[in-house]
Amino acid sequence: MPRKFFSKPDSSQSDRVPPGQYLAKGFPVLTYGETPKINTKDWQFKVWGLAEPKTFTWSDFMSLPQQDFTADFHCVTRWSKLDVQWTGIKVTDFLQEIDLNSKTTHLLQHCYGGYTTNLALKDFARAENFFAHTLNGEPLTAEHGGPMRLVVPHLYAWKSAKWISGIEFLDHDRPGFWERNGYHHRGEPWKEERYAGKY
Ligand SMILES: Nc1nc2c(c(=O)[nH]1)N[C@H]1C(S)=C(S)[C@@H](COP(=O)(O)O)O[C@H]1N2
Ligand SMILES: [Mo]
Repeated sequence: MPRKFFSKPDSSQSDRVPPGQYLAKGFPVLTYGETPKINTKDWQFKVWGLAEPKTFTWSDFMSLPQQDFTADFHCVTRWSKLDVQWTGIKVTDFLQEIDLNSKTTHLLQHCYGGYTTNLALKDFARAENFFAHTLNGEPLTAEHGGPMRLVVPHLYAWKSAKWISGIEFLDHDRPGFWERNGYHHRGEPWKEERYAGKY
């Protein structure tokens, strides 16, 4: 780890930094493949599968309650960033807007550009999760997932889909891009659920 970009957590922060992680000094960008460029005017978000199909526009999302969030961010490649400041929409508020079949247990996040990542419904429907469109008071840049991304602070950040375009609700677990490529299905940083092994 180059010391210029990463540091060992000091003792006041060590209870916030999961095992095997280092603090990043900036906010690194971690993207597989190209960075899609989407205008808010063209942005759409769809739900399907075990949800009543529905398409949201940008203004639909902007008319939901807007809140500020402070959240820690842990990438499986061993960098963490504490107290990232975001603005967006709580997942629990978004869930009020859709009609989910009671058989739903899992979901797959879909993104502009083709990235996918899975979540159990109970990992998605947590009070601290949110859709983010603003970072440090500025519109979320494309490299960090703008115009809209999901943020799931309690799991490794590959579960926080950038350029999110929709969610497919399922009655079983279906692996997404990294999960099909050897990463853990759940990815809990405090348990170091990095790679699949057995699950
Ligand atoms: N669509 C999409 N979302 C993604 C990724 C990606 O490559 N494509 N990378 C994931 C990974 S591995 C991490 S660590 C975070 C990085 O977010 P950042 O680039 O804003 O730091 O986004 C996650 N979401
Ligand atoms: Mo990551």
